[in-house]
Amino acid sequence: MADYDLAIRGGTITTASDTFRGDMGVRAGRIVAVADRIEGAARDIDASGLRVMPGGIDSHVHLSQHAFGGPKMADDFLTGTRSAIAGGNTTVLPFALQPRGTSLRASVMDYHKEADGKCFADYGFHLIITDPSPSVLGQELPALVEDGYTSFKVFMTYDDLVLNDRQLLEVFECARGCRALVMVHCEGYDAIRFMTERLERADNTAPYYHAVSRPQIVEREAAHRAISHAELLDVPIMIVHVSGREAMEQIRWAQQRGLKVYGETCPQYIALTADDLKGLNMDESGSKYVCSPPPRDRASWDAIWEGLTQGVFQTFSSDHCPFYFEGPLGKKNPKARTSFRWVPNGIPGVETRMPILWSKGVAEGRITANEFVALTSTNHAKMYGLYPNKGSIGVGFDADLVLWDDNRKETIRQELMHHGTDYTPYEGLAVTGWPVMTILRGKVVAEEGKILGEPGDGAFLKRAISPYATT
Ligand code: DUC
Ligand code: ZN
Ligand code: ZN
Repeated sequence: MADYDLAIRGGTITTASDTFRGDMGVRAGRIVAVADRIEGAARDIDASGLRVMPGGIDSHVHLSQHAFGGPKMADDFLTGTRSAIAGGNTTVLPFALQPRGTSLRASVMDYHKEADGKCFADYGFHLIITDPSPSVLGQELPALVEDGYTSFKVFMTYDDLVLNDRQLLEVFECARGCRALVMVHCEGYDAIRFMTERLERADNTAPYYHAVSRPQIVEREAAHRAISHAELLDVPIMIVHVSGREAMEQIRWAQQRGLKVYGETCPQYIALTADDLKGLNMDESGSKYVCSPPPRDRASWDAIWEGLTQGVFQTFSSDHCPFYFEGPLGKKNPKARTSFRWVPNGIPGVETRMPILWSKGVAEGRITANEFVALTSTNHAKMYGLYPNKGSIGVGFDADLVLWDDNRKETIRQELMHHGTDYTPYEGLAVTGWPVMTILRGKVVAEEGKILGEPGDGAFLKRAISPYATT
């Protein structure tokens, strides 16, 4: 009998801290040996000329969700996780959203029903809290944290999601008690409503005005407020999808004061700008880029790189939130054409996250390959209670791997994508660096754009308490 189920041989193994040539032996889905040379496997994969990295962990994706004023998302768990593995990811963390007035536990069960047996990648759930009633705060959340749902998300905007300051404080206090990590969507509700109504009165309703209605100032104000509330209660928070200098500097300021404030940014903030929302002659093609916070400008790209290279941001996630462009549910449906406020709010990106960061980061010399691994995998595992099963390469880790071609040049195109939606906002973007093979717990699930895994390969992950969530 063979010693190993699988050997991956001759690759450049790259973790968040080390880079070395070597072989890896896999048994029962786990890495059981890393050595100069490994013999005696049932299957050998030749990784020479390729880099072997921990599979991507995308800790911010939306699948099968109704939210953000739009129809149901264009990706369910099947198509969304299919797209994830094609892009080099092995774990995703989507959200279970509590519609107001309902039980959080029941919502979690609904999302489980949607996901069971459909996933190509491993997955867990963050809990979106829209209704922090006494029973949610007192009973449901502590029990759900015990059951492995160890992170929450709260919103400071959107009619059907927004929490007021008192509610934010109540959730923060609950999180402190049960040691959950709170992700905060920082944009100020009243300022956005005011700006939106003013723009509409002036007939400025094209997609571009989405960006005008929620400038960096509203993101900065909300970030500062969230940080202040977190400081008041001495609770760690993660500020998600940071778009530019203003919010980045708030997080850096908090970190310099010794507060446990963490940051996440996304590909749209280093690869898109508000000008993309102008489309052709202000027509509705700009709606392809409508997401929140909106993409800013090239100076903001520089600020995001400053945050990435200085350690202000721990995670680089996609915020994959796909809607169709065409059709009755699409971004240019008749109602959406009457005002930017009705354009389904979000863009796809789980499949393109890693190539975009590699290309603009490593290939263009801004970050190292080790920093790339930290930003796309290791830090997500540590932040969200998946380490040390996930997020690195070593004896005992799950054999979740991506074989990567550093030098492969591709042009991102919709026809290469495996998501459910009908466009990619990165159409035509030339990148260097591409996933060649994705391996989930020792099984080759994607190779050269071909899906070899099956729905149901992905398992639900009960997550531990985040070490970042403790005060
Ligand atoms: N927030 C997200 O996290 N994703 C999509 C839209 C939004 O507002
Ligand atoms: Zn958000
Ligand atoms: Zn999101």
